[in-house]
Amino acid sequence: MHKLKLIEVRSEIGAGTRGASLGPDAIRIASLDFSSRFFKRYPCVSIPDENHLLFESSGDRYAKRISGILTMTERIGEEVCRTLEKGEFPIIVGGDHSIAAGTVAGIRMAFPKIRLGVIWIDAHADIHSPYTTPSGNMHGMPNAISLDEDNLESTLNAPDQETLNFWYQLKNVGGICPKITYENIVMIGVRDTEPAEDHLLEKRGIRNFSAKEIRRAGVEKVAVETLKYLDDCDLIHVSFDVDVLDPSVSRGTGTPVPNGITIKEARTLVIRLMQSKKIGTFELVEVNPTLDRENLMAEQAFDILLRASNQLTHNI
Ligand code: 4U7
Ligand code: MN
Ligand code: MN
Ligand code: MN
Repeated sequence: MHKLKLIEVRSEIGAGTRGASLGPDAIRIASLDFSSRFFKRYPCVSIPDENHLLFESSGDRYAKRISGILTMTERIGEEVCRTLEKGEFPIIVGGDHSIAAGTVAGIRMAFPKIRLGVIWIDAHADIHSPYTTPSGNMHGMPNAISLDEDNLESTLNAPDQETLNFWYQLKNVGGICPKITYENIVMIGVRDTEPAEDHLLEKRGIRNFSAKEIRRAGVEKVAVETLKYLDDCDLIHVSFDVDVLDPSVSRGTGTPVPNGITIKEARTLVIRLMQSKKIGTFELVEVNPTLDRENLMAEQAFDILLRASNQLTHNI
C-alpha cells in the first residue's frame, strides 16, 4: 500500500500566459464538486513560489525568469527527494510545466544510481533550450534540462552569458547531469513541435505515440507498449500536461493544441500506467482556470488525479 504525499506548486513564471498558478486551487474546488475528501485524506505540502519575479524586468529573453526557475527547481527537488526518502509516493500538482525539472531532479537526488524512466504525456515535447526557444518560456524546456540538451545544432538565439550560467546551474541541480537519457523517455500525444525539437526527436529516435496512433491501436495497447519500452528502468516518472487533451476539454490551459486525446482515453491511459509498480512519481500540470469555462478543466484534471491515486493505493 502506498502512502501518498501531495506537493502543490503554484508556479506561474515558466508560462507565457498568466493563470497556471491558480491550477492547484481550481483542482481543490473541483474536488468539492465531486464531494471528494481527497485533499483531507492525504498530507499536502505547498512549495513557496517565485511569482513576484513577474513584476521585475530582466534581460533573460531566451529563458524568462531563469533565476526563479532555478530556485523553484531546487525547492521542488528537495521536497520530492525528502518525500521519496520517507518511502512516500509524491503527487506533484502544478503550476506550469517548468516544475517537471524539479521533480526529476528530486528523484535523482533520492536515487542517484537507478535507471530512471520518464513518460511524458503532453501536446508538446518541452525540449527547447535557450538556444532554440521561440518564446523564452521555460515551461517549454524541462526535458532539455533533465537531458542536458543544448541542441546547439539548431541554434536560433544568442543567449547572454548570465542566462547561460543559470542554464548550466539548472541542468546541474542535485549534482547529477544528465538526469535522464534519451532511450528512457517515452512521449505520448506530442503533436506541436518546432523544427529544432523535431531535429532532436529524430536524431535521438525518441518514441512518441501520436494521438492518431492512440486512436488506432487503442490506449490500452499504448500503455502496455510504453511500459515494455521502459522495461529496463528501475523507476518511472509520469508527467501529465493537460494540454495533451483535446481542446474541447482542455480549454482551461495556456497552450491548447487541436486533435488531442479524449478524456476517456486519458483516464484509461493513466489508470493502466499506474498499475505498474515501477511508477514512482506522478505529476499533473498546466491547468489554468482563468481561461476556462465552469472549471471544466480542473474537474477533468481532478478526475485523473483521483483515478491515479486510487490505483496507487490499490497497488500492494
Ligand atoms: B508546455 C512552445 F513555441 N514550444 O517553447 C514554446 F509552441 O509545458 C510551447 O508543454 C511550449 O505547455 C509549451 O513556447 C510548454 C511554443
Ligand atoms: Mn508541457
Ligand atoms: Mn504542453
Ligand atoms: Mn502549456
